[in-house]
Amino acid sequence: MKTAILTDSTAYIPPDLRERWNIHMVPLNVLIKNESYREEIDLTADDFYDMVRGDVELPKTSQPSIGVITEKLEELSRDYDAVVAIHLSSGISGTYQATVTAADMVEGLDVHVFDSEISCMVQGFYVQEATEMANQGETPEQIIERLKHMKTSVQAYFMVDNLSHLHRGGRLSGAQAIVGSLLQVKPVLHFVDTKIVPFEKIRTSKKAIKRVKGLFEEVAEQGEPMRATIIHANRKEEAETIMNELQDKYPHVEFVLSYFGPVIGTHLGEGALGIGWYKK
Ligand code: MYR
Repeated sequence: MKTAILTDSTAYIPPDLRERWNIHMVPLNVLIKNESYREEIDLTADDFYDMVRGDVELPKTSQPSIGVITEKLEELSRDYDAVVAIHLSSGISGTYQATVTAADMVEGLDVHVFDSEISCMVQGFYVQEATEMANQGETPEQIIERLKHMKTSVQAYFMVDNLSHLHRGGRLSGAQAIVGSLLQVKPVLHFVDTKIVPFEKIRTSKKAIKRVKGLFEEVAEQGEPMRATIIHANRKEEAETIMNELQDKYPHVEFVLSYFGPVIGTHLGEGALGIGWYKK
């Protein structure tokens, strides 16, 4: 059985890595002043932040159409028997559901769709594990079992510099208590049951980052083998400094630096920073 691994652009797996690991990808879209871009294809993260900085009108995002996903699955059906598709959380995007619908339209391909209940490089960790297993000839069922097991240790916490992007984009749940004071707080956020909710209300950006690091350190101190990612929205130097500091302190953790690209950046805004991890 030959299994392809499919994901979407919000895993932000760089193109050279996608090519090397043979990972297939469907892009989400970002609409800036009536112009639509497929992220990771037509628009890079760096260009995106430069283009929208200072704009009053926020960009908009959209999931890949069912047509685009069906086309991708049809293309894969020529070379593969099965597909494991790993998507960003179903609580923040319709991408997962669109692949479930598209899978029904393609004949002769065994499609397993996995809701990562997260996004970005943390979703990328699922993709990486799935790819290693597919390359070793493991079945889609075995891959899905492994991904479900991973979910028990996957965690991610992040902060945004300006909460109004998430609020205006309608992707912030359970925040009634803080919307009145939106501009004063830098809450630490996380995912609960597929949705983004505030984890803790914090006043300054510096303290929020410290708290996110602390949450990671609580787990890293247990000493088990882990993978972790520091993800930033155009805050590379600071993210790198955090990563190097944590890497020195926790050599048993495999770190990767990553970024919030155009689609996720639309909802988090420039300056967001997060840490995600799982136990290997
Ligand atoms: C769509 O239009 O379908 C895409 C909507 C994407 C919403 C993104 C919300 C922020 C996600 C933050 C992920 C942080 C992971 C560590």
